This record gives sequence, structure tokens and C-alpha cells, in this order.
Amino acid sequence: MDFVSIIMGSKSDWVVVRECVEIFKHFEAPYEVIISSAHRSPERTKNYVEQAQAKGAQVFIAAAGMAAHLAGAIASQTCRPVIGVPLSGGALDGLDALLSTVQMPAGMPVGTLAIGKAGAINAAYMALQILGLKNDRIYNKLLEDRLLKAKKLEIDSQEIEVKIPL
Ligand code: RP5
Repeated sequence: MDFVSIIMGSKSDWVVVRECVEIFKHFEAPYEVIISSAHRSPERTKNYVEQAQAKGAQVFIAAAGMAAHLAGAIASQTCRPVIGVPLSGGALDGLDALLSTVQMPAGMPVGTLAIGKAGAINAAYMALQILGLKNDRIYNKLLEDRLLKAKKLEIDSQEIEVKIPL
């Protein structure tokens, strides 16, 4: 079965990564989520990526903070797309993780998103967009989600907007 694999470097990342997982629940899209670290459990990370790909993982989402090499380490083990989510924490507040995740050498891409919650949520949306290339149900749900977002914005505006009449 096609699914998305979500990997975080530490349990301390869960507070943000759960925002990503909620999107998959909302879209009723299949996912796995585990904790594994590029530094603290490199063998576990390598073995997991191999097994997940064999089971049908189409996209990997890697969320990590500080010297965040998790996404790059996963990218070194698979040719499936890898989406990196840099997390804040530590002295540099996520800038360390952003640079560690985004600065991959040529030919070894990690699609790197925003630091923290927005990046975690967008990682889910981007992974769903990739699944949506072959899955009409997911693609149509993404279209519906866009319409709902636009509608909500209009309703929010109506609550507070002030306009000069034409
Ligand atoms: C990274 O180091 C993890 O992804 C986490 O964001 C950060 C700190 O980990 P803990 O010390 O909180 O376990 O590898």
C-alpha cells in the first residue's frame, strides 16, 4: 500500500510533528510515524527506511532540530522524495536545523520547508500532493480543502471587515 513515512529525531519533536500527523488523519491518508535519529540510532534509521520503502513508503518526512542531519541521512538511503522539517530548539532557534537540512550537496535533494509548525503542516500537504498524483480521492480532497480555506477566510473577514460603500 502507498503511504507516507514520518520520522522525527527525538520524542521532544513530537509536540510539532503531531501537527503533521493530524493532517494525515484529517485526510484519511495512510502514514507511519516513528522516532529515529541520524546520530543516536543511525542503524535503526537506515533499516527503517529500507523496510518502509519495501512496504510502500512513497515519500519520507523527516523532522529534526539542532544539527539536523536526519533528512539528509534518509535521502542517502532512498530515491523516494524526502521532505525535511527543521525544528526550533537549542541556542539558534531553528536556524541551525534549517541550514543543516537545506544545504544538501547537488544530486541528493531534501525538499526543505519552514521551521516548526508551518513546516510540519506543509510537509503533510506536500506529501499528500505527491500521493495525489496517483490517487484521485486524495487529490480531490486537497481541492476541497483549498475551497474551504478560501471560504473560511471570507467568513473571518465578514466578522471584522469595514468597507467604504461604492
Ligand atoms: C535532534 O536533536 C532532535 O530531532 C531534536 O530536535 C534535538 C534535541 O533532541 P533531544 O535532546 O530533545 O532528544 O536530533
